[in-house]
Amino acid sequence: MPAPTRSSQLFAEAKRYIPGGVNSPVRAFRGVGGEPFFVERANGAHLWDADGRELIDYVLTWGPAILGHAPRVVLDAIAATAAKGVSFGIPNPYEVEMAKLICEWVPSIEKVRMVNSGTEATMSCIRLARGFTGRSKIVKFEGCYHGHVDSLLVKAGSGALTHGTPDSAGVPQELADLTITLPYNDADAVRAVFAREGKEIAAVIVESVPANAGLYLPRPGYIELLRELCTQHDTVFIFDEVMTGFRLARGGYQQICGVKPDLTALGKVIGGGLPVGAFGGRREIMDQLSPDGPVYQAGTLSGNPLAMAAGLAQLRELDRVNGWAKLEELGAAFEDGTRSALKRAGKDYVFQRIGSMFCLYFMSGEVWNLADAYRSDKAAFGRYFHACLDAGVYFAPSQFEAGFLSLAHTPDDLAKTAEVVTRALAA
Ligand code: KE4
Repeated sequence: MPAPTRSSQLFAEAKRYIPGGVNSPVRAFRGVGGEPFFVERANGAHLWDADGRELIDYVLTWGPAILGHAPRVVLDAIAATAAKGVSFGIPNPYEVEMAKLICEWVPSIEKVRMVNSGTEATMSCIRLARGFTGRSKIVKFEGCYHGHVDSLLVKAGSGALTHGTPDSAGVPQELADLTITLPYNDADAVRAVFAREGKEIAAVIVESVPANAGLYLPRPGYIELLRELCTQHDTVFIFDEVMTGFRLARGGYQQICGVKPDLTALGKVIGGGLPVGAFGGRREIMDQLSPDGPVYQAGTLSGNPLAMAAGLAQLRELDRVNGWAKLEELGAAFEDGTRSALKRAGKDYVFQRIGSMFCLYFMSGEVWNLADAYRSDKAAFGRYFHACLDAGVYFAPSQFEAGFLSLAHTPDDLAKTAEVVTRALAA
């Protein structure tokens, strides 16, 4: 019996005090088997676990570490700001700077409010859309995950999918009945729902690029169709850019696809690793929020100077170095490495990528929606995940998650990863 590792000791202790031993389910490795490692420290594209093992990190705390971990500009901003106090509960100059930056970078956002997570951002969008339209029904799509919002934990993706609970317990049927869930990329299905009950639908919410069932892309014209149907029926079109915002482009995926949503949810990258979310959009909708309007929404730590300073430092650095062009180069190089590894291993698995986000499905064919993604061989993915981890490469511990690149990933990291992937695929 090998000596227990520090991580296994920590996990045993964690399970005594924390449900499942984790503060977020996907970290428990249930999607791949085994136990999670504990991270002691992180820097750049690398993690060091509690037993001193060094890993190349393609999870990047699920997206926020876009400059890599512990970037100097963010650490300096945190230190300088913390010295003056971390939260005041009264307006501070940083939140004005952050709001101005978001409104400048994301044209569809005329006004924005800061929150503390992606979940808070999407939850607030839903309530605001219902308050603005006076309607109750919402439309979401199978496999899309928008955080643990009651109304959106219906056929959800990410950890809910990994743990087989796409419809969470604890959500009253009366509430779930107000959520219409459709297959993604199915134009006829969404046209039919709007023909039947369009005037009762408060909002359509969609992940700009669905990346919580792996990663699949909108079919040409699909996002435009959602926009058109929402416009025709006075339905609020909500773009969940928590994962893609400030990652795929300065103005998010909406800058790439050219579709203007009515509301946008943001998170992850925006906080530089600190807890930050945001939601914003058309002025006439946002002005329905308290204290100006009747839709209540609030948060003790929303816009706190420490998180704002960290997020501003990260976003400004990303802009200063035109990080998005570099991330596309890195993504293309990573794709080349993966595709040549697949070729060497004689595997025709489906690799999908947009910018610095990617997913390798253990299946052949095409993946355009959840039903396609479900065909993946999850057991084979689990073996691959552990083979890579044992060789020092950490991918997301679930087939139903996307991987990420940062500006800190070097050509050496990518070369080593390609070797590890080749061996893991061949095993
Ligand atoms: P948070 O509440 O976890 O900050 O954001 C929720 C959320 C909303 N929208 C999208 C598109 C998201 O991807 C997320 C959260 N993403 C997952 C990873 N797929 C977070 C990881 C976790 O749950 O631990």
